[in-house]
Amino acid sequence: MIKGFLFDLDGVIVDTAVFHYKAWKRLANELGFDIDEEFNERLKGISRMDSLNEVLLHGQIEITEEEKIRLATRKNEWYLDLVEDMTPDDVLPYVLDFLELSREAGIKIGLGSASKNAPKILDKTGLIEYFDVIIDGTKVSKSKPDPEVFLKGAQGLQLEAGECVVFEDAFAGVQAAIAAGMKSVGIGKKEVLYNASMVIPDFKGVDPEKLARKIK
Ligand code: B16
Ligand code: MG
Repeated sequence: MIKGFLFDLDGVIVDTAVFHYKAWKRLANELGFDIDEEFNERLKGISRMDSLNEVLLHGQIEITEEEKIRLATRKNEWYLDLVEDMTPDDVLPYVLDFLELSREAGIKIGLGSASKNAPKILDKTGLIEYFDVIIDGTKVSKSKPDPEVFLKGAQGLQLEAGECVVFEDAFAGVQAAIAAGMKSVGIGKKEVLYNASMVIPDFKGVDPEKLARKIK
């Protein structure tokens, strides 16, 4: 029986991918090259340092670990400038209804995100009170597709892995759910998230109780 929902943040609850993209693009431009939206797809769901390594590889730039930390910090400062202006209006459509209905149905709610900025974003968008547990990038040592983030989420909700459903927009995130022994709902396109238990374009009209029954 499904008793808990674990949500990814970026691409599921809010669309911060566009802020990450702007900040990485600015960094790439300062380093003398460019990245486009197609390249940016690769950065979705992976950690800040893994993203930086992808960006540097793309620009064929080799630097020391110390310099990498400096660049990642700079990118994060630019990213946070954009996050600072976030409001409840930045929550993706139908998400709030879905969270409310889930809570009313007695389903426990957790966050499983690679982002170290997740609590700040949930706070800015007024969603933090909905979450019974928040597992973010500061609480895990392994990135998705490793299951750590979702296993810790289930643990925080005091549920077994099989009692949780993961909501994810990234292929690697769905792989993490599978590795954790959890069912998953892909948010996006079936062609991309073909590994998910089911795929929906968004939360429009989705009934949490029905979904929990259906996905079993
Ligand atoms: P930060 P998610 C991920 O969030 C983003 O999709 C990814 O692009 C980003 O690099 C990662 O968080 C780390 O974010 O720099 O804020 O720690 O999709 O796992 O919610
Ligand atoms: Mg995501």
